[in-house]
Parts: sequence; structure tokens; C-alpha cells
Amino acid sequence: MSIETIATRPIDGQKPGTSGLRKQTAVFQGPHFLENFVQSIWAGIGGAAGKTLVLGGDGRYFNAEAAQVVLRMAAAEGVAKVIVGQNALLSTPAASHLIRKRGTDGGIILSASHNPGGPDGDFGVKFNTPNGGPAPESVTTAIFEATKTLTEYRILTAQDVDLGTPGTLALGDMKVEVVDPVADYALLMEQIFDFDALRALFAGGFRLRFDAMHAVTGPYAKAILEDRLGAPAGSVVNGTPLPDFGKGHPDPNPIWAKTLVDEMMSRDAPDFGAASDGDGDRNMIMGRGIYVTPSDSLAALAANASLIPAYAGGLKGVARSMPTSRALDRVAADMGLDCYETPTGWKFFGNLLDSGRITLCGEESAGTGSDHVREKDGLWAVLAWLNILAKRDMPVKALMEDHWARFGRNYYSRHDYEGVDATIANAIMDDLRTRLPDLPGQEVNGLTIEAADEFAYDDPVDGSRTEAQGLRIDLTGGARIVLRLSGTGTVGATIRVYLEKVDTQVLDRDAQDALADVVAAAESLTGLRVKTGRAAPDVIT
Ligand code: G16
Repeated sequence: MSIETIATRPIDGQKPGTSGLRKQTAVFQGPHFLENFVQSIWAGIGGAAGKTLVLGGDGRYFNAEAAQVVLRMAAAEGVAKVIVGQNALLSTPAASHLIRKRGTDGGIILSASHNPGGPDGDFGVKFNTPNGGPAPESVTTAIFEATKTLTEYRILTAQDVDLGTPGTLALGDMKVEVVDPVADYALLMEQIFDFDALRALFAGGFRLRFDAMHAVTGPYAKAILEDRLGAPAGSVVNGTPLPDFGKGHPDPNPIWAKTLVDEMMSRDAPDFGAASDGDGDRNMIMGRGIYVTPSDSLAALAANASLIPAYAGGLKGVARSMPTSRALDRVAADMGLDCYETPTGWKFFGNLLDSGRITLCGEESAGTGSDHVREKDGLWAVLAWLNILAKRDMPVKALMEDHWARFGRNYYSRHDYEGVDATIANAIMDDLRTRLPDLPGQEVNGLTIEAADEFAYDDPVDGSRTEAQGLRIDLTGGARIVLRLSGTGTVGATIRVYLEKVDTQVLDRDAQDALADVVAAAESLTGLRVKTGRAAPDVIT
């Protein structure tokens, strides 16, 4: 085995987005693309020699090959040890846990999350820091800077490492420890939740449908829900990870998990339905006859957290990303908890969690989590709901109706316009941004604008400031419109319009009906449909 030094040159477009670097798979497979980025990670984290890292991915097409490249480059760089999930699989939350549990210097996760996989799909790479969380902006900026000046990378010439069996191997001077991807994570869940209560729930005939969407959560869900908790075999569907996710779009929302939604809305629906995404950090929660929005789910978890053993002592505080509905704020105000508002991206919760300011946090983009790891965690959210349902002994629908009766209801929806020409998308944002100072006091479609600004975040822990995080317009009565461009897409631009309205009286309306005037106001303000030539959003969640 020898270390080869390969001459290369900077490749454009290696700037990490909301969560790592995501590109079309073919781009990642292009000459030197993956290698350049991995070498830049080593540079961005101040060198990798002597370090111990975790490695795993969501099993999508190119996962196995990319893992071998990372291992050979780590060995060439003098990394002491890599702890890798069997067959190069690790869900994002399990990777976060492993980094923390084993006290490593961080880890590399191979995933494009909820983006489709396959030769025509997407691939991604992200680095997580020693706290288990996504690298903060300071680190991703250092990585990006390194991509711009790279002239060579190092890689070991070697056969592929056999990642099929747990155990420790050598690759040059580096140790490779292959671990069961599920075992440590399952143990952690057992420490957080009341597994006895959950076993009793299933023993009593409670019916669950968990759609793993042919992505990485399948083995975790089967091991925990079916094997340990006794949910009947077959409760977990699409449970075998496939490189192309069965040609599906592993994004747990009513559009892409429609089969589950249809089942949950049917006469013979199970008691509880849930789905997770490509890398297992997102979740969708449903009850019989009800879809719970991620924002409402976060609020309900906060309100009921004391029923879960790990949080029985109370929450330190809570946080949500800015576009997430303010249902959480109403719970926090009632419970006397601090509630933080951060930019989109789980990395912004890291400092709040590490400093003990918050216990629970979440995002409208189907992410919920706590201080147990430093990533959002799909299966954790499912277990949290099951734990709460077991204790409250009521259906999901009744629980949400009770929640709204107590706190009021934040009707909420996100309208996405995908694959928009980037120039048009930027022009729409620029135009609205310029008009923001003049908007307060104006009336639009019968709604008065109370405030309008571009969100900037001052991190209370490290004092860093992050600007240009979305345009927000507050309307009378707690209604709100937020606009931002997605940072996870790989083709053109995706414009996200987040719509919200509070009602404390009428609690059972269809969300789109309830929000109709806010939707109309958003169109009047932006002219989005006219400017993009779209009659309607591509995706409504
Ligand atoms: C990622 C981030 C999330 C973020 C989401 C949406 O999720 O981890 O924090 O909310 O993207 O980002 P955007 O609106 O910029 O597309 P995931 O599940 O894709 O890693």
C-alpha cells in the first residue's frame, strides 16, 4: 500500500449549503469532485492526522464507493481511527450519537437527506464536529475556502475495506472499526423513553404504520418498534434501504408519503402513522384522520415533554427556526420557558443545546429533536409521540384538539416553487427586500402589515451574527408571511413561502382555507406566480 499524491485544481460550486454539500450524483462522481471536497474538509478542520472520526451514510447510490474513498483518504492523511457503520450505513442521528458517545473528533455523513437518490438523483457529504452536530458556519466557510486553493490530494492505494462484518481492521496505519449501526442508538432510545409503557401500548392492540421510505431508518425502526417494543411484524413498511429509495422521494410529507396519508385518512386507519426521510433525521406524524404539521408537533411535544422520563424534570428552554410557526412560542409563554428563534439549519441549535439553554428544538421542515444528540431525529420524534400517547391514553386527533383549545391554533402551511430560474428567484427576493422598510402600516388584501424585516441572528452564546436569513412580514392578529430561498436544492432555485395565522376560536378549519387571505396577501406583495409563470406552488406542505 502506498500513499499517492494526486494533482488537482479547484472545482467551482463546492460551497456547503444549509446542510453540507449536495449535488447531483453525477457531479459527485465527476473527476476529483469528491476527493477535492474531502481533502478540503481535512484542511477546514485544521488537519486530520491523529484524529478519530465516525463515518456512515444513508445507503443511497454511490454511498459504498464514496465511503471507500473517504477511508483511503483518511488513511493517507494519518487519521488514527475511523468508526464506520456496517456496510457504511448510519442514520444521521445515530452518527451524531456515535460521535458523542465515543468522544471522536467528528464525523463524515454521506447523505443528501430527503433528496432522491440514484444515478439521476442527488448525493451529499457533510462534516459533523465533536459535539455531534453539523459544522457551524465558521467551519463550513473554512472548508469552502480550502476548496478554492486546492492543488493536490492524498489517497492510499489499497483494496476496498470489507465493511460487511463488525470488527476492527487495518487500512495502512489506520484502524477501521466496523460497528452495528443500530445497537448504540437503540440503547440511547431505551434510556430516554418509557419502553415498558410502550410495550404495554402495543400489547394492548395499538396499531402503528411506520413508512421508512426505503431509506436508512428501516433497520432502526424494525429493531426498536417491532423487535424491542412488540409492534406487530409489518408495522414498519418499506423497511429495506435501497440505493434509489425504490425510485421514491424520501421526504416525509403529505406529498411524498401520500400512500401513508391515504391509509391514515381511511376508515380502517391505524392509530398512529409516521414516516422518516433518507438519512433518518426528519419525521412526519399522523393520527387516524389527522396530519400533524411539524410546527404543531414541536409545540405538542414541548407541552407534553414531562411525560417522557428523560424530560420529566422539565425543559431548560426551547427553540425553533424562524420560518417555523409560532405555536411553540405560545406553549413556551404559558410554561415560562425561554424560546429562541434561529435561522433555518440544525447547526444553529448547536450552541443553545451545548450551553444548556434549551432541551427541545425543531423546524417546520419536519425536524424535531432534543439535547440527546446534536441532529434532528426522526425515530426519536416517533417514540416521543408514542410515549406521550401511552401516558395520555387518547388518540392523536383528540390530543391536538385539546392542545389547540388550550393554546390556540397556528394555522400553517409552506408553499414551494421549485426549479425556478435563479435570476428570477433572486429578483423576486431583491424586489421585496427593497420594499420592506415601506411596508409597515400598509394594508394588503384586508390585512395590515405590522412589521417587515430581513431576519438576522445574533448567537447568544458565541456572539456571531448571521445575516440574510429570510424576509418576514408580520400581519395583524399574529398572521405572518416569510420568504426565503432553499439552501438544499440542487437544480435552479426553490422559493419557499411560509404562511401562518392564529385562531383561538375556530379550531377545525382546513389549513389552506384558513390561510386563503394570507396566501392572497403574499401573492399581492410578491407577484410570485406571475413572475415565475406558475399557476400554483409545486409542493404544499
Ligand atoms: C436541512 C437542514 C435543516 C433545514 C432543511 C431545509 O434538512 O438540516 O435544518 O431546515 O435542510 O433547508 P432549506 O429550506 O434550506 O431547503 P435535511 O433534512 O435536508 O438535512
